[in-house]
Amino acid sequence: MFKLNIEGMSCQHCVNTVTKILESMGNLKNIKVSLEDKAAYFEADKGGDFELIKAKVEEKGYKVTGWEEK
Ligand SMILES: [Cu+2]
Repeated sequence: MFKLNIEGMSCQHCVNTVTKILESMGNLKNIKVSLEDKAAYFEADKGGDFELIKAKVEEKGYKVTGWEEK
């Protein structure tokens, strides 16, 4: 399970936007985006492509401030 820290999400719309980006990656499972935690959780089989995820999320105006494996 990975946790991606994301700054700038302020409402359910933001949660949906980030969720769709993660779903579009195609190789992430059990995606959960939490407004409260300012984070996205997911499982990645072969390790996610974090640089690509970061780029796609930041393209939408949010800031990825880090990630950790749990
Ligand atoms: Cu929003």
